[in-house]
Amino acid sequence: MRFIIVTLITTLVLLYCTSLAFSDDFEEDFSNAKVGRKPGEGDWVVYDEPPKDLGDKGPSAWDIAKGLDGKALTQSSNIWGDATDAVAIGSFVIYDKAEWVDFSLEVDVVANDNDGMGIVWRWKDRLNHYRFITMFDSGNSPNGRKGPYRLLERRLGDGDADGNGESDGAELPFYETLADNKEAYTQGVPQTWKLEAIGDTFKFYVDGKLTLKAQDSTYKKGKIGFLVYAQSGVFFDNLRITDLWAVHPQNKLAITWASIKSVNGFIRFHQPSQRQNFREEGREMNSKISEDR
Ligand SMILES: [Ca+2]
Ligand SMILES: [Ca+2]
Ligand SMILES: [Ca+2]
Repeated sequence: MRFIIVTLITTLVLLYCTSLAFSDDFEEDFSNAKVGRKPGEGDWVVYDEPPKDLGDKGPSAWDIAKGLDGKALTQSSNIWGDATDAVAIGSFVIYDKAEWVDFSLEVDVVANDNDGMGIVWRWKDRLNHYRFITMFDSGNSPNGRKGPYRLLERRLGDGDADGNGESDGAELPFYETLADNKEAYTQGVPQTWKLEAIGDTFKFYVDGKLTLKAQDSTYKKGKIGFLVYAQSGVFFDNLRITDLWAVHPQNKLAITWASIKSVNGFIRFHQPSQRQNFREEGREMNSKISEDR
């Protein structure tokens, strides 16, 4: 009986350590990153919207190529949706190796095309996440909101997630707008974006200036990534994520609980090495790959 209890506790502690290891500070300069089309094929995984929701069906062309600051994450296909031209959607690339709760994310970005691009966070899947999207083109989307704009939004669904022809989710425009303005970007001019996600509050900065603020409590944690809509020439680089989950008062109870659970020293011994292993694994798993609407 004692063995069973010890085994159970050890298992729980290991599970706890593993989950902790997937939230941490993170830096990516894309010098050694790999993009895959399926989970397990790369650090970054591509998710195109399904053909029924696309006007230009692509596929997307996410890649690592020389761009902003040495090698960068880029997308060069003009993939866009939705087919009715009512909302700007297209393709995502998601960092597949970690999840974050509260964090600050900074990234440098430059676009040679004039269409939609942005970031996603607290990503559970294609139909459950938040996004920032910005559009310069004043002609897009023809039957929906036209640029220039910056938006913070929450995904609601896509009308027919299982593709059986019957509506089983949110109708167009598929996203709820949480905050918006009429600013965008200039083609060929790099910007630095910063997103702070703390609890239910999101603040978005462009070149150090607060531009959008929104609140929503639907999604608590998830992956991060980038998105495009008809944006055939974008580069993302110098991604920096600071994990803020542990430093905010609302999380102190959880931290206290964690330290109570670590009384036998097991967590204290294993947690740093698990994190170290995670970082080293990440480096080893990286391998080099090549390069208007
Ligand atoms: Ca780089
Ligand atoms: Ca375009
Ligand atoms: Ca355009």
